Amino acid sequence: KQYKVAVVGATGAVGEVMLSILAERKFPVGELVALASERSAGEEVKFGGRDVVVQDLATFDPTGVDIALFSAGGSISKEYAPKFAAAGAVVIDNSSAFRYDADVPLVVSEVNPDQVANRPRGIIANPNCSTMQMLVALGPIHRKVGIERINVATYQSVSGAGRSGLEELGRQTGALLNFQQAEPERFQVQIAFNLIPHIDEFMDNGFTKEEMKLIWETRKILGDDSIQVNPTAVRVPVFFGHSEAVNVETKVKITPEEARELLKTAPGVEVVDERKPGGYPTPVTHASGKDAVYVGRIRDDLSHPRGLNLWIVSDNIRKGAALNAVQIAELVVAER
Ligand code: A2P
Ligand code: 11C
Repeated sequence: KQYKVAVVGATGAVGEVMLSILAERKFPVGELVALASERSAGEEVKFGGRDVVVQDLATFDPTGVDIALFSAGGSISKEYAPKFAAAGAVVIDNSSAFRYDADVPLVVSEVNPDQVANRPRGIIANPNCSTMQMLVALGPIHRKVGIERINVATYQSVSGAGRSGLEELGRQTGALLNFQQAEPERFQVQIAFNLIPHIDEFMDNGFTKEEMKLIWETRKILGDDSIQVNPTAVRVPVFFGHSEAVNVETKVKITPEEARELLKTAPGVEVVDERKPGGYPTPVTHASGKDAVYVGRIRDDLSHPRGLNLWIVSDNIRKGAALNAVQIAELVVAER
């Protein structure tokens, strides 16, 4: 069977990669509909070597769409995803609009693929990029020895903020190298040659929403509300690829050697862990443009008898967003 597939936000940083991954993985697309705002209606986007004309989401009739991949922000998802679902489409939503609703599954394809079937509203949520890559690596460890607590500091690239984030890092870097001012627009303060410990809005408890997503989503995806997560999320001047320094406390001790062996065969994971210069993953040398979640620097926690340290790097636009959404779509079509 061939499917009518809609990509909402097709001109965005994630939407563009959704289109290329659908083509790359030979998803059975009969008809591809590219949707965005009226600003880009009439423009063309690439899909598998063809040009597809972008249509205006606001005036598009979703009747007949089988699968809709949404990545145009939370407010667009809130308004339009239920309309697509009511018209019969399975919606795979990359925003945070529905992630915490009990009747919407939140799925990492390697970790809880069985949850895809649990979708009374016809909507499946795609996790936030920082949770996604962390759980591709930690899911197998949790299954094997049980995780009690996760301490994580993230190093998140500007592409997480969309096309305007990429443009801002480029523009500011160019300006500063030419001894000009770098005014912040998309980010709160200068991002070029800087770090910003602030992603998404502040919550009443002093955490940012990006940090709270790591807590809420980890518990929902692993199906265990007892897991403690202590996150700090930081934006860094990297174009593609989020990195995470992760410390886990497990119920049963797992040695670095055991963790390395376990992760070597874990789906979606590549272990890069040699104790020499360059023997670890970085966004530029390993992750950018690639599908895997790379894990390195696996070592004991000298301060805790059941602690383990890992360094986890992945392309936030691919596994962190577009790739997992397409993998969910693959699980949906495999049901039929
Ligand atoms: P557009 O290019 O027409 O603004 P990014 O995350 O890279 O900034 O991309 C956001 C995506 O969401 C773009 O494809 C953008 O389309 C789309 N989008 C933003 N606002 C709307 C809207 N009101 N209706 C439909 N799509 C929207
Ligand atoms: C970032 N993680 O890096 C964000 C982007 O909840 O889907 C994705 C936000 C989300 O800025």
